[in-house]
Amino acid sequence: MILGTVIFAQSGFLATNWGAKRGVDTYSPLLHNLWSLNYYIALPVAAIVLGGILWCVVRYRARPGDTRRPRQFQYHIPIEATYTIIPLILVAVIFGYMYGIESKMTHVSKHPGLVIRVLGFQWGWRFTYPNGHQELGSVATQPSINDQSALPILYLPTHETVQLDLTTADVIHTFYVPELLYQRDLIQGVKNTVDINVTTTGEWLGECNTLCGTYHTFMRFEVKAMPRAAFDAWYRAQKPNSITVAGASKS
Ligand SMILES: [Cu+2]
Repeated sequence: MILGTVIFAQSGFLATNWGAKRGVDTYSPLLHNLWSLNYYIALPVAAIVLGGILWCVVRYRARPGDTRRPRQFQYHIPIEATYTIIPLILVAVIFGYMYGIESKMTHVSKHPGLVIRVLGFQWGWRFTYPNGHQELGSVATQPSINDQSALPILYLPTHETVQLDLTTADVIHTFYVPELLYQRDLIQGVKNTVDINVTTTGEWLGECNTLCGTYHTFMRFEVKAMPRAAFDAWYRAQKPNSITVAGASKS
């Protein structure tokens, strides 16, 4: 037990948010709490269950000279009621907590600071900004699966509510950025809109997280979160209705 704790601590397991990534947006602390809550509940439950099993195995093990079958116990109603009711309460607590967070995350603002249309297609992404400028990249723009130099880039300002209107041109895709700690499906006929507010500048990889056909693995993109001023400078430099194709010169 102690050795296991040491190994986990050494591997940075605890330092990295119980094995999860540190998120980069305003939802991240909520998800961090939910993720941690699961551990705070699961670890004592595991200790009690495993401890109980080990105690029984050691305490009631067969000893040399035992000749008779030990007394058999079953249908102990108080114990059975306890181990039924307590897990139900724990699950209800997690469910209630999760429902609260999910409600916050699915809420969309009527007045977002920026709306970006995100189109997923077999097999690539197109990000369209309010002035019609598009960032486009697909399997056709990527030299190889090991080459990340030609991915479409989703430029974002930090500390701003950015609404992503997710649509698919064909089959179901999933907008997934591990650093956002959640994902959202692009489903035909469904309005898939999310508000994100990134609080950290940085560059992260995103990908489609639903097996969507032959070149699914090439459905990757990059997120570039910049301070407002830097984003505005980039945005002003993009001509209305222009298209930047990943890995190619501007057209
Ligand atoms: Cu896909």
